[in-house]
Amino acid sequence: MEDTIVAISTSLGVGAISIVRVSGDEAIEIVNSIFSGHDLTKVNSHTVHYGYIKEDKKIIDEVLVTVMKAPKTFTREDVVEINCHGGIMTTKKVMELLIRKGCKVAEPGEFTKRAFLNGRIDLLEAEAVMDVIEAKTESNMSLALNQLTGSISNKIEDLRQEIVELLTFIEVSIDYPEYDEANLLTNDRLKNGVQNILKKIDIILKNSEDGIILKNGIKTIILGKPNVGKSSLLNTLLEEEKAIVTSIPGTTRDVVEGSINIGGIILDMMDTAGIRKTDDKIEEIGVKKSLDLISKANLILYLIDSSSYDKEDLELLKNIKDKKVIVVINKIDLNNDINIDIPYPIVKISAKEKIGIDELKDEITNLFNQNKLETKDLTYLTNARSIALLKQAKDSLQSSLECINNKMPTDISEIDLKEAWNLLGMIIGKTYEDELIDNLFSRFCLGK
Ligand SMILES: Nc1nc2c(ncn2[C@@H]2O[C@H](COP(=O)(O)OP(=O)(O)OP(=O)(O)O)[C@@H](O)[C@H]2O)c(=O)[nH]1
Ligand SMILES: [Mg+2]
Repeated sequence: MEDTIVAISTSLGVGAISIVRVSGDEAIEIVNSIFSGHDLTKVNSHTVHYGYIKEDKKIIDEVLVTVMKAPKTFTREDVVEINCHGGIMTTKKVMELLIRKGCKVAEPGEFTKRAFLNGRIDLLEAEAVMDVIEAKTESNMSLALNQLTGSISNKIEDLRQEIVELLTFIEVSIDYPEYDEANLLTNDRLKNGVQNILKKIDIILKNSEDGIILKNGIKTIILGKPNVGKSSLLNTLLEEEKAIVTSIPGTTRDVVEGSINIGGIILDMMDTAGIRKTDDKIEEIGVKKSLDLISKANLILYLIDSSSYDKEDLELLKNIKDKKVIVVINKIDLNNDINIDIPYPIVKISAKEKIGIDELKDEITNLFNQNKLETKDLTYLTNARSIALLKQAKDSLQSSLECINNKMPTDISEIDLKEAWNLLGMIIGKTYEDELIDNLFSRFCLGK
């Protein structure tokens, strides 16, 4: 029999109420032993009862107790929640009493872990529970809630089912090898099947990229030659004089960071040293840092000074590949209108006079399709663990496709297909290792 666990499920501190949650076979009996008001062992499931928590005859707290019987509970075990008055002392006292009566203190995430182990939710949904708790913006929240409803889990399950069908097909063709013609058919059908699955995986991976960005924030670097107004733009966006601004080229040496929330997405910005060849040792290190950051960025705001624009301004841009870039033409208050022919969106601003800043923000939200992301069928994964597994599954499928293309015996592609099936199972927790599960749930907060 599993232990009956207890934890304070609300954050510790002074509040109107705090909730002590108990889960396990003995939950009702144990709480009943310190509760006076009703006999909780005789009440209906999902009912709330008023009474007192008592230690011997002494009243500890006046409480409301919710009794929820298995299996229709979060953990699928009997669950009792005690709503105490929100003081630290009383809540702790109630918890101590329960421990004395036989409850074990829950580990972080243990309630959710039980929900997973008892089949109430799968691994993706469990991770979503954590994301919901940690969500900092509305779009974070809708991403997490979407994962919690299981739509992505169903997609992964469908893919596994498609692989099982292919595997069955292979088995049949191995059992009846005398039909040469059938063999040819098998190859074609297998090829189509695997290609189909690969296409669907690619869509999920592409969507996941955007999802991850929304969840973690857009890593944005402000790049350009010295003195074009990078630090001024950072300050204007942050509405704070964070970076030093002077008219001396080469002012910024180290990376200056700051975050803003535009329309629900977090922009993590880094202002960098202006890019130029220099003999100054410190500045040279700064320039190197700026260049190194390019590979890590999700978005590059490439600044050009309209009052001193020359061909050199675009040199660096030529080396940037596969990145989202917005070219920002600054200092338009000086009335030096310039037109540049490049395949990136262009926004004209004055960082100093705060002109065009809203247009720049709009362009950023457009680029990341935020509105589309929120309304379309959201089937993406939002954590590194599951994305890595999906990529591995893709590799296995690609390797099976190669075997099929090279007309190798079907039982060889069967090995890769089985591996892909297994990896997809690991995403939703159909197959798992205890160590992984322990590690994952230990990242949860206490009482969840
Ligand atoms: N007229 C005008 N001047 C600006 C504008 N933005 C920045 N400046 C000026 O341009 C100069 C350089 O600005 P910074 O923000 O320090 O430029 P930077 O790109 O960070 O420069 P480095 O750190 O040296 O690479 C300062 O004198 C700013 O006041 C603008 O929109 N209009
Ligand atoms: Mg600067």
